[in-house]
Amino acid sequence: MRYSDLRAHYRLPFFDLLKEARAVHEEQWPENEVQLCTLLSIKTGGCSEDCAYCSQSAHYDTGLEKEVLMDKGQVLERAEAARANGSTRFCMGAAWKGVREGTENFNHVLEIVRSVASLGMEVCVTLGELGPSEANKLREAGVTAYNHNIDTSPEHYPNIVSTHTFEDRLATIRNVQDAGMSVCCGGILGMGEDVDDRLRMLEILSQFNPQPESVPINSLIPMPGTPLENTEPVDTFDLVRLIAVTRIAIPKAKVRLSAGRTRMSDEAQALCFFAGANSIFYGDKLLTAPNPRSHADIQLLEKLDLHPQAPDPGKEAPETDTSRPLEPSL
Ligand code: SAM
Ligand code: DTB
Ligand code: SF4
Repeated sequence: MRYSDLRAHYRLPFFDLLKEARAVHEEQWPENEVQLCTLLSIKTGGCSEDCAYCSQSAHYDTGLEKEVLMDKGQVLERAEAARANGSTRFCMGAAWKGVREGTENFNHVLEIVRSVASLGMEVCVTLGELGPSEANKLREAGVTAYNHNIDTSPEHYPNIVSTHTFEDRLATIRNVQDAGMSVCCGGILGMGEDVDDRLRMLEILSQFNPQPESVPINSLIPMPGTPLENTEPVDTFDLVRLIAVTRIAIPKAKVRLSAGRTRMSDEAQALCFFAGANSIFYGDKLLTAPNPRSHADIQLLEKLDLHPQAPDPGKEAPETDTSRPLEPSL
């Protein structure tokens, strides 16, 4: 969707916007379901990149202990527990600039993926930059979706990260799509960007070909020691508007209400679900930061008559639309 259309939607009277987003949501997602995804940081801290929001960057003193890649058995245990708790997607994150074929770490990650894939959940990984061959190897090992966020607009990105570029992020996303994995790509609100940056981010996401299978909308968790530690929280109505526009612009995506829910009221989250969010991270911890308690999330879903989404491990990546350009225009 073009920027001017996104902006026109964003500026609609609040309830008109919600009504339109709800209509799209009901058409695409009539089941009153929310997908529960569990995150696990399989390699924490010590990252070479300087992302200004991230507790895992080695550039900032955040008090986080650097850890080595987790053992396959430990990861499998956590994945089994997540499945037993009702998660249908298991997402493993590693604090690296990227992965390279032939390294010990990459071979170890492939082994972890193969064992988690045998559990029948959607398997998502977020490992930083990938080339075409790494992407193919991950797909062969059983990864169904790759998370790589663009995080903000291309204009604001250099204010947030200097160790890689927005174009580097797009190149990895292209490699993921070409390998036949689904793309999970979204961003963070509350990093000093304005509404135009948020809509530019959505413009680019909605122009991906194929559109992303899932779009995480994170609200910044201001991590102590990072340059963004004192940033103001995101206004709830701005968040709800952005979710509504995301639902309209990328109708078939799972819109994941991601980081930042510990600071949101139940009522705010309910508005987000009404506006088009249909997935959450579930479990007491995100990667390094806390997440709402599982029983509180289950209670909230019950109050709203929303049901955890059933597993769909056979789900294929969305197909490329041959009538549209492959690259989004920056
Ligand atoms: N290193 C990989 C990468 O950069 O893609 C994967 C891990 S990274 C932690 C995954 C995503 O988590 C980031 O792109 C960002 O959107 C989100 N994230 C990280 N720290 C956050 C924070 N403090 N608040 C909100 N979202 C955050
Ligand atoms: C995403 O967009 N959000 C998740 C997942 N993808 C990997 C990560 C949120 C991280 C929040 C901060 C932390 O736990 O360190
Ligand atoms: Fe490293 Fe990813 Fe954190 Fe950036 S967001 S510092 S790449 S772990």
